[in-house]
Amino acid sequence: TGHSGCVVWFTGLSGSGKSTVANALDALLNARGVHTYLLDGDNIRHGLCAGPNLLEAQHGKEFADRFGLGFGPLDREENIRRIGCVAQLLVSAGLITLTAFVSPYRRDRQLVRQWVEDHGQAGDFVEVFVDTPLEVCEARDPKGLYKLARAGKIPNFTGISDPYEAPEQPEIHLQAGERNADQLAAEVLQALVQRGRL
Ligand code: GGZ
Repeated sequence: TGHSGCVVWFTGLSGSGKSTVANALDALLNARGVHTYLLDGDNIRHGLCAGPNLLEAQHGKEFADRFGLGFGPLDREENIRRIGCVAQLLVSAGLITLTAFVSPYRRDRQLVRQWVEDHGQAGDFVEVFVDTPLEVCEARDPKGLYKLARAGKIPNFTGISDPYEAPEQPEIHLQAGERNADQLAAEVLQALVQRGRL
C-alpha cells in the first residue's frame, strides 16, 4: 500500500486500556496486511528496561542498581528515551510501531516526538491520548495496584502520588471511559487512514 512507518504512541494512566486498544489495533492492521510491531510493558520492562530485581542475578547488584529502571522520575525518563530510540529504529525499517506506556511526563513524550521526526519526517509521531478518568481506572484496578498505591505501598504511583501530564494537543484523543477496545481501535485506524498513514 506504499505506506511508510510511523509511531503510534499511546499514553494514559495505568488501567486506562492503552495496551488493550493497542493490541486490538495491532490485530486490525495485521488483518490489512500492514507490518507492525507493538512495544509495551510486557516486552520492554522485562528486557531492555528491566528493573534492578530482574538484572541482579545475571549482572550483580552494582550493575542492577545503575541500569535497572523503576518508576522514579529519572527512571521513567530513561525508560521512555530507550523506547523512543527503539521505536525510531523500527519506523526506519518501515514498520508501524505501536507503543503502550504510561509515559506521564509531557517533556519525555516531546523528546521522543522530536527524535522520531528528526530522523524521519513531520507526522511520523502520532500521539494517542487514552483519556480514561482516574475514577474509572481505579475502579477497574486490574492488578490491585491502585489499592496498594492508596495504602502508600507503591511510591510515585501515577495519578495517585505522581503526576500524569495529559497531552495538550494529541493527534488522537480517545474518550475511553465507556467504549470498548475494539471501537477505540477502529477509531484510531480511521484516524490513521485520514492522516494518510495507511
Ligand atoms: C505507574 C506503575 C508503577 C508506578 C508499577 N506508576 O497497569 P500496569 O501496571 O500494567 O501499567 C503500569 C506500568 C507502567 O509502566 P510504564 O513503563 O508504562 O511506565 S512509564 O511510562 O511511566 O515509565 C503499572 C505498573 O507498570 N506500575 N509501578 N509507580 N505504574
